[in-house]
Amino acid sequence: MNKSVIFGAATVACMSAVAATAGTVDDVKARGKLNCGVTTGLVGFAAPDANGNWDGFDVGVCRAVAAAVLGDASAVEFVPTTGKTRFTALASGEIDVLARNTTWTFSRDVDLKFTFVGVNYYDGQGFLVPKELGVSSAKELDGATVCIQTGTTTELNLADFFRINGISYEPVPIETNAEAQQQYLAGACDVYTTDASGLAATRAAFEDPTAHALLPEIISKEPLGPLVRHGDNEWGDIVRWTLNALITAEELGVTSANVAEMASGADNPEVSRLLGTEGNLGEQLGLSADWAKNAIMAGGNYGELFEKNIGENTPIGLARGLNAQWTDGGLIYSPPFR
Ligand SMILES: N[C@@H](CCC(=O)N[C@@H](CS)C(=O)NCC(=O)O)C(=O)O
Repeated sequence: MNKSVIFGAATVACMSAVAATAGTVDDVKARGKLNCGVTTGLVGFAAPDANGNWDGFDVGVCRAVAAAVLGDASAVEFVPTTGKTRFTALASGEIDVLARNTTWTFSRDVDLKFTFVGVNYYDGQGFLVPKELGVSSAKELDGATVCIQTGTTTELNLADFFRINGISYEPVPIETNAEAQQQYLAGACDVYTTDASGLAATRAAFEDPTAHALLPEIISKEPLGPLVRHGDNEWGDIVRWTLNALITAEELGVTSANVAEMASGADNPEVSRLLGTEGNLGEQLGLSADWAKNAIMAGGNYGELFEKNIGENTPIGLARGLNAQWTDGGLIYSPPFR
């Protein structure tokens, strides 16, 4: 190959790397759409409905960001990613943000160079077993075959747990949750292990969820949250403060039902700053004054998104637990809007 062709190819590669690290908000505005990376399908968190419309708790983050930036919660291109493909999709610029049950870890920040803008679900890794297996603790799983998703934090946690307890297992590697569900139900593995929230969502989709049990052990910390590329702080701020707006809205009692009324005059000055009727927080982000109001209207505040998609009155049935507001003894805590 001649030298100028090689040089040309290298320049293009460099330029696209640069394009992927700055100016994301301008790209999103010019495109008129947010490219949001989600799972390939996990009901309650992110899945297309019968009409192909994506819905779920993580989808709610995508829609809130689109509403904050573009004033339109439907201006989102949902890009399904697997545990393996998600980081390449973000690094290459194929997606603007990844909102897909991804655990904030040292190596994903420092080595892969991604910025986690916050946590939208505090989770931990669990085990799902058929009740007929007759197992009541993960420590009884010596010699078990375990379905495990490749490219996830769950692989190392699993190895650590079995090593610490001096027991062995045989991994059955799988790529997607749909594949895990199919293999597990077909008996190709005795156990399915992943984030406990993912197990609850998966079990809810079974024909007979009552025939399966979550074992009591939670073997890791899995703080899940949206992430962006390092190097574009302006974009990181937009996604971070959109998530914080949903969290603060719940704390201050701003809901999708009352946000319009609150925006026309609130007693609490922080509510007025949040909703853009006082101060210029939107302008500081490079967005319109009503950016947070639009984000809240998109799918509701943090608590509304939780209850509607994964809460105790849904088939997934998750309690708020660690994901309660700090004012209710949980870990969900937004820095102040001032
Ligand atoms: N939180 C872990 C695991 C995330 C993960 O991939 N979970 C699976 C099982 S719930 C999933 O979301 N699958 C959806 C899919 O296959 O698209 C990580 O960040 O590595």
